[in-house]
Amino acid sequence: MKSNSPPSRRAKRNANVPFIQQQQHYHERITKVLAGAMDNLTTLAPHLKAAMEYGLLQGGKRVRPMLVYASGDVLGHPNNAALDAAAAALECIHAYSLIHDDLPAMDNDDLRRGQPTVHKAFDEATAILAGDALQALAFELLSQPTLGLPAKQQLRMVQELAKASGYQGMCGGQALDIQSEGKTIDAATLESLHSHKTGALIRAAVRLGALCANNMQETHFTALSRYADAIGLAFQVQDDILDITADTQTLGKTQGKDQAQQKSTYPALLGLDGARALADSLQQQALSALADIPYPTQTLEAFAHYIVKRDF
Ligand code: GRG
Repeated sequence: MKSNSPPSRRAKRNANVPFIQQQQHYHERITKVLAGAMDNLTTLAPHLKAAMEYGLLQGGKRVRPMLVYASGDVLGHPNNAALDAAAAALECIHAYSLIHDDLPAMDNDDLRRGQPTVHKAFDEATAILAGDALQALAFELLSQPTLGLPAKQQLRMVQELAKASGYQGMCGGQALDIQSEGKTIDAATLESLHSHKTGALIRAAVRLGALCANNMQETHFTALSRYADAIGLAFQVQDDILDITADTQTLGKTQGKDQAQQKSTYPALLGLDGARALADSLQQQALSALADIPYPTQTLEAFAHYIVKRDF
């Protein structure tokens, strides 16, 4: 349902809600949307559906959907049906990437979100299909003709998600990551790797949220994209740090995996203190990008803080 208050007043109201409550609200919202999307699937292949639900619905911080909601809400008067579809599409792509990333041919991991990975709980063929089907579901959700978006804008959103997920985004970054295992790479290559592998989906989350806002202006879109690039890289820097400093139980995935696989990481390149300093500097870059948005941006500011200070 659309709000009738102007963007500035609406965003201000959101900004006054403590961040933790806002996060919880977004978390509950996306949980319902994702559960609804799964309920809408027929009973054609129950085993595959169970694997998709297992990979999608059980756990996860839901960072990307939350960023979709926050970005749309900050710009104001978002189309809520479109926000829900974009948030769910992002999480479907993310869940697919985790399922495939854990496969023996990739990271070969047994634990994800505190439980056995999909190929362990089910089997490899089912895990591959679950990832594939979640990827297709993402585009099915985002391309629904009933979202009430102008066709050209919706097409732009579909293309945004396709680019962020594929060769020019996450898959390309994953390929660079695999190729760089056991090698020493320079800072520019590491940044390119991470900004594609992890940053592309985070950038898409912020941009898709903005594209759902009524009267979104391109200057605000550009500023939000700069914000997204900074937090996207910060997210991965913090992920690299946590791989060293956190424990398996807290992370819900195997700790120390990067080192074991001789991955190129920021702590390996800069040391732990250098990586922490980089995360802080990226947070500052994100905040300065938000200065170009003429609405209250506290929720996005708090997100930037959360991303570099999170402990799992
Ligand atoms: C087409 C075979 C094929 C693969 C697709 C697997 C893949 C390409 C890309 C994987 C990219 C990947 C796993 C990036 C890591 C990003 C990352 C930091 C994931 C963890 O995200 P969180 O912390 O996880 O948001 P939760 O569990 O909280 O959702």
